[in-house]
This record gives sequence, C-alpha cells and structure tokens, in this order.
Amino acid sequence: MARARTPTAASPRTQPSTDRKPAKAKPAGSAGRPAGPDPEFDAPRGNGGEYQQQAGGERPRLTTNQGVVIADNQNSLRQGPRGPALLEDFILREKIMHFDHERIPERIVHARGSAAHGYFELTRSLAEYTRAKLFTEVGERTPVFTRFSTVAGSKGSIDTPRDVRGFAVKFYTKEGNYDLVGNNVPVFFIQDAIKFPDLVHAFKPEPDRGFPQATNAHDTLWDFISLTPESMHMIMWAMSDRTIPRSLRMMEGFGVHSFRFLDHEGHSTFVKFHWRPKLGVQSTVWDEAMKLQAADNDYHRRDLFESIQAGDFPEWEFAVQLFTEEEAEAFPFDHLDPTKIVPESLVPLQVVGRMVLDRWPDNFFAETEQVAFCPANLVPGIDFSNDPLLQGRLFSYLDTQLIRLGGPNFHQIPVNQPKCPFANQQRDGHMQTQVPRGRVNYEPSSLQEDSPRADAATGFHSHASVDDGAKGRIRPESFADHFSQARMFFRSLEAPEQAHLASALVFELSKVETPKVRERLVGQLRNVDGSLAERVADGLGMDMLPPGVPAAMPAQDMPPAPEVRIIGRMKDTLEGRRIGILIDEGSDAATLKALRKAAESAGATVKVVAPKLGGATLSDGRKQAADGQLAGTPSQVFDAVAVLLSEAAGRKLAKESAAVDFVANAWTHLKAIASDDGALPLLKAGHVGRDAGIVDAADARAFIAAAKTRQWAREPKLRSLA
Ligand code: HDD
Repeated sequence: MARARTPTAASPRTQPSTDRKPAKAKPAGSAGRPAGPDPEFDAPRGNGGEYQQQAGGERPRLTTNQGVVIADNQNSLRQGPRGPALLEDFILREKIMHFDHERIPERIVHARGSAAHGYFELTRSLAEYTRAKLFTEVGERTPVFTRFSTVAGSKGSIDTPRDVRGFAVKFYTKEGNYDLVGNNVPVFFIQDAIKFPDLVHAFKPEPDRGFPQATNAHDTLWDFISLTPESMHMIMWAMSDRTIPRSLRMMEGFGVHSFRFLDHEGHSTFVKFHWRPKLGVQSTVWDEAMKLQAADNDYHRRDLFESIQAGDFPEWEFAVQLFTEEEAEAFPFDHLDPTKIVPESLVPLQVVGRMVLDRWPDNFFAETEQVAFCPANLVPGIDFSNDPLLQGRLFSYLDTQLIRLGGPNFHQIPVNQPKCPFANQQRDGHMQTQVPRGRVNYEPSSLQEDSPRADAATGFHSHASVDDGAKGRIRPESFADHFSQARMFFRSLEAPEQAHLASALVFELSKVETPKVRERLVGQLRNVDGSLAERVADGLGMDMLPPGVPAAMPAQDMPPAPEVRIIGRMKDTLEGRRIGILIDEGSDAATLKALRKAAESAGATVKVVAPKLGGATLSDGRKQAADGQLAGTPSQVFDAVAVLLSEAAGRKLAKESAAVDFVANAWTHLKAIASDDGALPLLKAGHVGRDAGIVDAADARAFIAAAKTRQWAREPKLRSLA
C-alpha cells in the first residue's frame, strides 16, 4: 500500500514562506500616526485592487480574512502525515466557511442576467417638462449600469429561451440614483401587482416535479393565462419573435408604465420611456433559438462581452412619449393600465438621448449579481403614476433585496452606491461598512453643525395629485378592454410574423397536457382574432374550434401600429453581425481573403471554421488557423455563412454530419450562404435550394448584400407554419 510521504524539505509544508514585506510598510502601532483617522491605515483593503497597489505591483501575499499571512495553501493541518485533520486549523475553517456561503439567493425572477457599465448622454433638453438634471443638461454624460435578463429561468439557465427580456438601467445621476427597470416588450401580463406571485408561480417550474425549466410551455402557465384575459395583449408580444432576440444589442427596451415628469413649478406631464437599438431590431427564428441552446448556453452574454471587448460598444437611442392629463383622457384606453401601449400614431416618439455600454464589469458577482434595481429609486423631477402594477412594484423590489443581499445596507455595495454625496441618520444593521462619526444620529439636532438636513429647494417632491373615491378592491371599468390592443398587435404584423406567432402558440400549447387548458386558451384567442384562433386550433389538430370565452368587452378595431413589427426594422448593415467561413484542406485562399475583407469592411466579425481547430492548408500553401472547430461551431452562431471547399473536401464533408448540419441549418434559418464549386456536394447533402440568398462566393458584393437581411421569401418553402 502506498504510504503518504513524510514532509521533506521540498514539500509544500516545509517550503519557506515568502516573507516579503509590502512595498509601503505601515508604521507599527500609533507611533508616527496623526490623531484621528489615518486614511492610509483605515482605508479598507479588499481582495485585490487596493492591496495589490499597496504591494507596489509585486505579488501580494496570501492571507486569511484577518490579514494573517498563509504559509501553506495546499495542505490542511493534520496530526501526522496520514492522521486526522485538526479542528484548530482556523485557516481551513475560515476558507471552507466562506466557500460554503458563496451563493446568495438568486432573484425570484430575472435570475439570469448580463450587465455592463456605460453612460447616458442627453442630446435634447426636456427642461420644459422636468427639473431632473439628468434630462435637462444636454451633453452631460451620466454613468449607467445596465442589466439584461431572462425572466423565468434560474441563474445557470440558458440565454435563448422564448422569454421576455429584462432591460434595467441604473443611472448614477448628480441628484441620486434613478432606476428605469423595464423589459424588452412594452406591456405586462397583469394589471394589478396582487396577481404577480400567482403569475410567477405559474410560469416557474411546476412545484411537484421541479420542471420544466426556463420555459413557459407547460400546463400551469397556460392554465393561469387562459383564466386571465387581461394577459392577451402581452401574450401576443410574448409569442412574437420579440422574445427570441438575436442579441441583447438588437432589442428595444420599454419603461412599460406611464411615469410623470414634474417641472420646477410642479406641473406634471405623463411620460413613457423607450430604448431603441442602434443596430436595429433583430430576432432569431424559433428553430435557431432552440439550436442555439445546444450550441452556446451563453450566447447572449458572450455576444455582449465580445462586442464590448472589441470596442463595438452597444448603443441605444433614448426616446420619450409625452402627453398631458387632458390628452390621456381622450385616449380610447386607460394609459394607467400596464397591458396597454400608447400607439405612436397618437403620441410620437421624441429621441432625446443615447446610452452607450462601454465597460464589462470587473467582477460578475460583485456587480452583475449584487446590483439591486428598484423602480422606487427616483430623482427630483420624475414621479410615479397611479398604475396599480407600478404601485405594487414599489414595495416588492426593496423588500426582495433584504432577503437577497442580506440586510438594509445593500446600498453600500459599490455597484449600488450613488456617485453623488449621500448622508442621513440611518445607522447600523447587518453588514454596515461605513463608519459614521460624531454624536448626532438624529434630526433635528443642534450639537453638530455639519449633520445633514432636509432641503426643500433641491429635494424630492411628489406630484400633488388629487385622487378621490371610495376605498375598495376595485378594478376600474377603463381597464376592462382586454382584447382591442391584442388584436391591433396581431393585425399590425407582417404575414411571416403572424405565422411565427401562430406557430409559437401551437408549440407552447402542444406541451400542455390538459385538453381543457388548450381549449380555453384557443377560446380566448377567438376574442383577439378569429383567423389566429383557427390557425392555432388547426395546428393543434383540434377537431373543431373550441367555444369562445365570453369577453367583458369585445375587441374594437384600432388603426394598425406599424411600430410593433420587427420585419423592416432590422438595419441594413453588417455591423454587430458575425460571418462564419467554413474551410478545409485546399480551400481557395484568394476567395477567403476577398470575402473576409468585404465582410470586415462592412462591419462584420469574421470567424473561420474548420473540421480541425489547427485549421487547414489553403490553395496557396499557407496554413490558415481556425477560430472554431466545426462540431462545436455550428452555423446558428452566425448571421450568414460562406463555404469554401476544394472538390475533395466538398465530397468528404458531404458525408460529415456536422458539415451537413452547418449548411442545412443556415438554409432553414433563412441565412445567406456563399459557396464555391467545391462546396456543391455539401450543399446538395444539406438540401440547400436556390434563391436570392444563395450566392457565388466569388461575388463578395452579392454576399454582403444578402447577408444583411434574412431571406424571408425562403420560409414558405421550408415550413408549413400554423
Ligand atoms: Fe419585476 C426584478 C422588470 C413587474 C417584482 N423586474 C425585475 C427585473 C426587471 C423587472 C428587469 C430584473 C432587475 C435586475 O436586473 O436585477 N418587473 C419588471 C417589469 C415589470 C415588472 C418591466 C412590469 C411592468 N416585478 C413586477 C411586479 C413585481 C415585480 C408586478 C411584484 C409585485 N421584479 C420583482 C422582484 C425582482 C424583479 C421580485 C426580482 C429580483 C429583484 O426584483 O431585484 O422584486
């Protein structure tokens, strides 16, 4: 039996500890220290930055959390080389204890997220409407931290499910933190916050079985939805291609609720907030989204990270819709109902600023995980509306941070701290990291001149709204129309988008085991649009159309709202997009060079894919390394592909399933494909047809033009959509 070695001079246990002094040694004791706090001595030194600077760039010594230098980080303290571990090993216990507590409760919703730092820049003053400096100082750059998220899945789940995306922006303004906690769709499922726990329970994994994860396609969600007609407008958005975005950089954001702007006199104007991506709005197709789950679970996070690292900073325009109380009275819906949009034909968007995300967080946990958004974080000049969903949210977010971040001092975590001065008499509590000085921790006080006081001139004032009425659990009659805007949405879409929406409903409901739930949902769809209900019923193979569910108020026809479409809003550009070029031994060097040059000059990122990561020897004898190995780099991670193969390689790859899938998926996902003669056997094996998106690799210009769009005309050849 092998015996453990006894420690020798060379073993880690007996290695001499590196007994280097920090570059800047601190004076011992208080000798030489001025009375009172010593900024150098008292400054917190965390696990990294500050300490490393202290060490003057030398490697810092490993210590316990008490600052004791650790001599051996490989072996725990044992009674003899093969003896038991000793309880007195405080180094082992501290390390394991800390590790055991590394995880904090994940967010109940929006657990999976990716975030970045950046800035907001105002391009047009809104001083006429608001006193908020954020919206009045043109050219001023306000730092922001923006977190995007899926809603249903847990923290470790996938990036590309069919799901609404969170779009939360923390503005670190000069007047305090302002959080705009929105989504990538402008409406919500429910009208009243009291229904939120039910909604979330219904879409999370079912409680008895613990699945399905990160999807809405199951009985409990559709049971709830089919009994909640107010959700129908949101369902239209959720089943549209908006919820399978191509990139976080290519989706819109919405503040959802109406808020108020308040000017210096306290006059109020209602405002709705919009983010519009510079790269245009683009989605995947459903089959592609599902295959992306297999190709890359971190597809969106990686895309955001890589674009920022490459200096292609994601950017959005910031726009507002402004309307008065009187204008709102004349709308044919209640704008306080969060299941409604204010169509742009009624109130046009005004672009007043832009947001640029230009820095990836230094540490995922410290920033992306610990950031705490709250719709109640407002600054002077902005106020809430009476939207009952918003009112409930004002309680929920603060409350959830108490459990998630462990106590009331989460505002002291660096990512949550205001960047303007802040001071008050709130004290103590778990994880207090500040050290307030002096005797005064109350107000009014006279003992300390510099203790903070309220200031009516610059402070926050609420809108002096007058609301009366009997107390009660009342849903206003103006909230009763659940179907007009749902119908408006569906009828405003282009034909392929309508087909995708119908297919999405068929897909989701086909995962529902309970027939009466499917039938009731189709019954609700009859209130939205008869043809949609029929398509879904047909797609599910129902023998007859289920009876309609009685509507409190039948849908009214509204003018189409073109702004809800995605088709036509994809930008005619390759900027921010990725091209994959598949090569193998003998691929034509000149064509590869020409395609790469054309794609890169058009703004795309080009990746070379080959059966082996080492790459292949090209026609000119040069070795071309690959960025991705074929089996691990399928075509779904690209916006368009080119296939450059010698005749021999084309014949070989036509029998290689990863290569066949590469071209077959590019074809069915409506992408442009450039190919040379050698690639033809592979294209044939992948059943790639002919259309305007299939171009000769020698014609780089034609490829670039085709790559800028999806080949929508191809779709009817490929899928019998519901
Ligand atoms: Fe919420 C998180 C957006 C309704 C309760 N919500 C959360 C996040 C976003 C939204 C983007 C993630 C923030 C982050 O990145 O950390 N939520 C919305 C929108 C809503 C909405 C646009 C409707 C217009 N939410 C809503 C209601 C309630 C909540 C009605 C409860 C009454 N939301 C929460 C929460 C979360 C949250 C439980 C989970 C984690 C967190 O707050 O910090 O408090």
